Amino acid sequence: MKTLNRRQAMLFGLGGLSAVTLPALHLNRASAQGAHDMHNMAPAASAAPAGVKLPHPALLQPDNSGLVKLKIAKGRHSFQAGSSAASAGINGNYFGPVLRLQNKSHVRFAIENAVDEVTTLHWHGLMIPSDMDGGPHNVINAGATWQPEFDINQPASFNWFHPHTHMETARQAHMGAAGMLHVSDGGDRERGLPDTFGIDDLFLVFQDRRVIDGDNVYAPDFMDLMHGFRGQYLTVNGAIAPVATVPQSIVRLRLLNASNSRNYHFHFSDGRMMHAIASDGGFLAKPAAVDILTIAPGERYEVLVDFSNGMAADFTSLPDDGSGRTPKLGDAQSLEHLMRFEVSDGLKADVMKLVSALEEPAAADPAKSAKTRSFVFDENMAGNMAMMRKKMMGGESSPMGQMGQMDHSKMDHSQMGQMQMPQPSKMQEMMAGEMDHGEHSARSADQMGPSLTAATSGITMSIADKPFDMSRVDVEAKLGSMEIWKLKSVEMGHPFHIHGANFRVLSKNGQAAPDYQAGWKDTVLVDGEAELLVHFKAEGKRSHPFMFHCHVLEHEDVGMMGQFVTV
Ligand SMILES: [Cu+2]
Repeated sequence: MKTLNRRQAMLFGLGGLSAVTLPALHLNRASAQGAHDMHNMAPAASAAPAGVKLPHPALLQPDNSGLVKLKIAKGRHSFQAGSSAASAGINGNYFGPVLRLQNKSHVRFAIENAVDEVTTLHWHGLMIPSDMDGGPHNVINAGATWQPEFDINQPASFNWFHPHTHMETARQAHMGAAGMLHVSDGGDRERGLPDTFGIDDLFLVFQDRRVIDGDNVYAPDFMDLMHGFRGQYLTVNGAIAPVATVPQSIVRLRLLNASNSRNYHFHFSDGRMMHAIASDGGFLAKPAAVDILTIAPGERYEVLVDFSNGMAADFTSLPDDGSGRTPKLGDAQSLEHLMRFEVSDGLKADVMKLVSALEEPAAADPAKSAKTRSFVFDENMAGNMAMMRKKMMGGESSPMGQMGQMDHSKMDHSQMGQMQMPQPSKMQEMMAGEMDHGEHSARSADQMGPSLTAATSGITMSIADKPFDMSRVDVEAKLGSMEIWKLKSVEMGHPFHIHGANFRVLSKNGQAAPDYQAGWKDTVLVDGEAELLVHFKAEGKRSHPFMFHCHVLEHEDVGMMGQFVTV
């Protein structure tokens, strides 16, 4: 019997097991080009970008009657000169506006679904009742308009909104049907913080993409569903390697990781510090200086950066191995370029001094915990690999089994009956439950196996012992109470997110969390063990349970999600 050659293995979605991963946008063009030549992969975009101006989303506020109109639609977007890719957006072609809502206000929405499929819109970070939360129970049918309304009653914070459709979240969010959300209390001037929208207060959304041309933008294969979908193009506000012009002063960056699974490890290539002032749930007690800031999918940070010396700076990420661990600074050549900041003395310099203190976050006393619960991020690695192996061995009606919409024209049909499972050592390691973190890296489109969906793949993962079930409530918690949640990840880092609740990170692997994670949060990367103090702030109704889940969107879609209600 013939074994699969490498190309065929790739078509079966197993190419990533042995493929050398493509370095993302390296600062050093020669090194990226060298990798291309060596491994015959799609070239990464130029690492010495000409530098388009940073696109900045528009500001959207409720009208005089408190109404916000949003339209979710498909479009096309150009990520760099000459590119045109299928996309989705809110009130536009890709991504959406920055929606600013005032604390203590009542807001009403008219959200039109102009895409030809079911979707939802979840308010990630808002503490609102579960029947307004936009989770998988809040279906918006094609052509329909959803009209939620709620009170804003929470600390000033930087949040976002995105689809949360049952088994379709990853694709819909990746296409760009999302936007940023700012809960404002109007107090930033008094706090001494930069607050001039788009000038010294920049909203930045980071998404990685595999395809920036054509329609086949999101087509995950088996490996993508297992590790999370990653692309080699790193975009900021929908542009590759843009350039922002900032005043010669302190500048505030609001950082949102809207990628499906990539973690970023933000770092200024000249070593200048970021001063974290807020995370998901609002301000920290005081700024936390950090030179490598790790941010997981769904997570947000606000940082202050000092540009008063007038020097331009490159904003980069250290490479992400998927483990969830913050890498150490090593070879500068490995820094992945995200964007550049240039300083102009033509812009009004407003804030010249770093604040020394902000607000003490609301108290978190673990002694007040009513209950302790434990959850394990279970990738069901052995089960999923065995399932895929069975399909490949021809247990189904065809060698393809139900592996999805594979392009049969790419294959020699005479070989199809003779296929045999490849047995590279990597495969055996994975079957044994081990995972090489290097395999989490981005792959390019020509490395892809047959595309799958969460529903057709047969892959299942879980966080609440069993894969997600919309009709099962996993947790009942007392509204207003606090509980200690012990989370554990085994194979890779998983970003935990909970709706309608905030938490404090009590410990990570027995150590205190870094200073920049000292405030209230709703999303945190779990690498090993984490202990959280969860505060159930919003009402979780039985008709529309709240979600808690992994924010690797592929994992969420294949079942790494549970439901809770409040009692
Ligand atoms: Cu996960």
